[in-house]
Amino acid sequence: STDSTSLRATHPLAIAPVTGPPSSVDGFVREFLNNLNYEQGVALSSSSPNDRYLALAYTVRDYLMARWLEDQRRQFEVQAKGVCYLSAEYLLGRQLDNNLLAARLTDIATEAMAACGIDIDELRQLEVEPGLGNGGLGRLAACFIDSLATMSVPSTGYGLRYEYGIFRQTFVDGEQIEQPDAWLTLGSPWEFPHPEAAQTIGFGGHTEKYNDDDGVTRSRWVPGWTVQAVPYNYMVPGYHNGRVNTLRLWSAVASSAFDLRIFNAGDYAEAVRAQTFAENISKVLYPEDSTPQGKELRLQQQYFFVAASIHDFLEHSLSADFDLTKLPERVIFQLNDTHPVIAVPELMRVLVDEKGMEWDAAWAITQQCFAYTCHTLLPEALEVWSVDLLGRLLPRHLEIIYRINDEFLAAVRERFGDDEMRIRNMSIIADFPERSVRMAFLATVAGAKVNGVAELHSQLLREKVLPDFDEFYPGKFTNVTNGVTPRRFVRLANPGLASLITEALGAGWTVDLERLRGLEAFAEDPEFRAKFAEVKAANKRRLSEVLRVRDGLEVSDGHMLDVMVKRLHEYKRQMLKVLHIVTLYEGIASGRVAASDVQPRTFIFGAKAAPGYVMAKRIIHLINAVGSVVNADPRVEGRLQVLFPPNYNVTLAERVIPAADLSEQISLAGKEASGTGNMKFALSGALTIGTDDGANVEIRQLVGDDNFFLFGMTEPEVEALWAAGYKPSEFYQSDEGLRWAIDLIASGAFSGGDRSTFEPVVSNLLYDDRFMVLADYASYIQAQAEVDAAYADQDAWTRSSILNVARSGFFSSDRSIRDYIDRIWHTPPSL
Ligand code: B1N
Repeated sequence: STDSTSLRATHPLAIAPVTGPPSSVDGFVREFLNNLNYEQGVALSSSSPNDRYLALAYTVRDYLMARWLEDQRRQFEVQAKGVCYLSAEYLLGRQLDNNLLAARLTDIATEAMAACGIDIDELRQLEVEPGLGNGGLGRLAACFIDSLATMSVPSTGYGLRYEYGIFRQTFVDGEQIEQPDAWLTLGSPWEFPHPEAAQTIGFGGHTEKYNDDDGVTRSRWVPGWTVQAVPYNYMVPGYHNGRVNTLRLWSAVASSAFDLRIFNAGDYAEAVRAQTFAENISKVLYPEDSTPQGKELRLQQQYFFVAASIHDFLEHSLSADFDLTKLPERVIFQLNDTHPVIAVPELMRVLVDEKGMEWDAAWAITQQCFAYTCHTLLPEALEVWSVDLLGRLLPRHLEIIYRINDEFLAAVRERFGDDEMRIRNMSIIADFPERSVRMAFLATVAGAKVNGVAELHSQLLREKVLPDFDEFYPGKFTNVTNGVTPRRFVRLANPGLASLITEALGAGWTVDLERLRGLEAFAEDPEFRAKFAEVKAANKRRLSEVLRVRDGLEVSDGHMLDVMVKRLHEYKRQMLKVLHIVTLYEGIASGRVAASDVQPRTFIFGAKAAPGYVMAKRIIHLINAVGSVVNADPRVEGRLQVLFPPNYNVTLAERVIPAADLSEQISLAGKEASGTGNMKFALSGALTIGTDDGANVEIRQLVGDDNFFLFGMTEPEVEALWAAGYKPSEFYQSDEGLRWAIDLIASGAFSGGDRSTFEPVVSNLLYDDRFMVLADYASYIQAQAEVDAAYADQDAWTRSSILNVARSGFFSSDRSIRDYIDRIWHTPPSL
């Protein structure tokens, strides 16, 4: 019976039956109309497209709800070891299609909408993607939670619910203009706020010593102000396995006690100001990718979400009588880069100050509860916080960090003697240029494991960035090569290819991507090659349509699509791509090269620049300027085209990548930690032109040299050239093709004759060139000529393309998660 007396929390029927609503078109229509009427408060006849989108989303949610509630209940009941993934970013992309797919509802929903006279595709387009991340790091977190759910790993993603995600990019006269990303304004059907589960987070104030009941002197923190952290839960459905995990994002709300105090003192305006001040914390995502900003608000964000997450886990995931000394048997907090590392002193503070544990016991526990993933090698990207700022905002945490450091350095001394140079190099506290906390060092000391994100990166991390730590902690360092979810990036983004694969290999590859190996044999089958080529052609047509509607851009027919999409950063070397385009253009325009000798190509860029990164913005301007000139010049018409759709995001990636022929992965060797776009392209059958960097190395090893265009210096060669004293102008002097290209830019040919517009870009290349664009230019141009020659043989190209897909199964994020489980988490197999 379901009368009210039986609906107590403990009663099994307090949760809807796990079967959920009926999986039929009729049932779906009924549920949808219910949601339209009762949630949106409109009749179908008077509903807006947004009403219909929201009602559809609610309906999909309803189908997942019973499983979600059941999984939450079971996760608590079983008390198995689980993963708390701590990440300041989750670049989720649109949710509707993903959730339809996971719940096997795509066909039913499509038919149900049709029965209501609605084109489901139109509703799809209305979803504003949650852009709560900058680039690869945030997208990786999103892929990982998808894999965790699909592999039924007990886990929760924790992060920040930014009111404004990554800015919307527009171009005005070719220059980037940023617009706020108001992703929440039309409703957010995928989230569930839980104000009753809010956490109070302290900031500022002071610390004090006191004697406890046993007369022991202890420390405590008396915060100066507090903020409420309100969790919003998101469903993370596994693919076809009925599992629904949780992503829990925190939003800042003013603490009412704090406000009322001021309010009662009569200062209404001050009370309101204080409220907005508190709510600033989760207001906006910092738009820097790779180079973090040492801003106070960012540290506030970091502590805010991490403290809320730890408290949330301790309060809600552990049974009431849990023995905290057993914490490592119940949880591993995975630190996604250094952004959440303040969690380390926070857990120490909770255990020692709040739970009364002895320091040594607490430290032993803490060291088993954290693991740290590093995502960079760039020295400027290694996060540090000034002691001054940290001490002001989190005085108790600073004391704890000092003690961790003192004990750590004492252990180093014991082991290596009074080697002051080494001590200084290993200290968590740096003294220059200002006294500051090196968050990567803190994470390394506290973490049970430290991993890089590709083989080469992990090796360089051990040998170049943290060699002393590797020596001090044998076995602590490991590698987990990144991966991407095949659900979103193959099944959803590339349905044509997905069908073809299923036709060839049967179902099952979506959760066992190594099965793609089976396609190797099909690469030799002309009929399969023809079908595969037709899928690529169809994907190009689909992209053309999207770019026409979205941006008014016309993609030329029959061109090779040469694609470089990623954040704009000098180390990624969009400038090298520009020099290639200008070289081709200059060659044809000057008549030295016959247009007919060049493969018709469309170059597609997608890239956002951090708003304060002046050089990156200049490069965006230059790409657009080159595009305007090239696209308007009849001499290269039908041969060269440059397209730069603004606001590259996950949604656009899902259209661009499946259409690509050539994937540009051209960072300076030793600079790109991994890359994940490179994997998405290979899995879509694009051939890579790339350096020996990041995961490119592993892609090339797997797909084979014949199916990959390698160029450029290796990392040791880069080091050697630096050491010898790199002079970019020497390359300019000695390579006439390079000279012509740079001179053309410098001449004002792309800036209406104005030589000053791109002068800073040109002189940076000639006199600085930190990322050695000029040194790799010749090799790149040579490799591009090989690309041209290879593309001329379409059938051979298609064969290579199939082999790229067949041999890239390793790059599934399911495999990454398996590696994390085996090498780091040691969580038991699913429940
Ligand atoms: O993380 C990706 C890698 O594939 C990329 O190679 C790497 O560049 C990227 C501060 C970062 N590293 N560091 C960041 C992002 C935001 C921020 O505020 C740093 N992103 C990466 C996934 O492993």
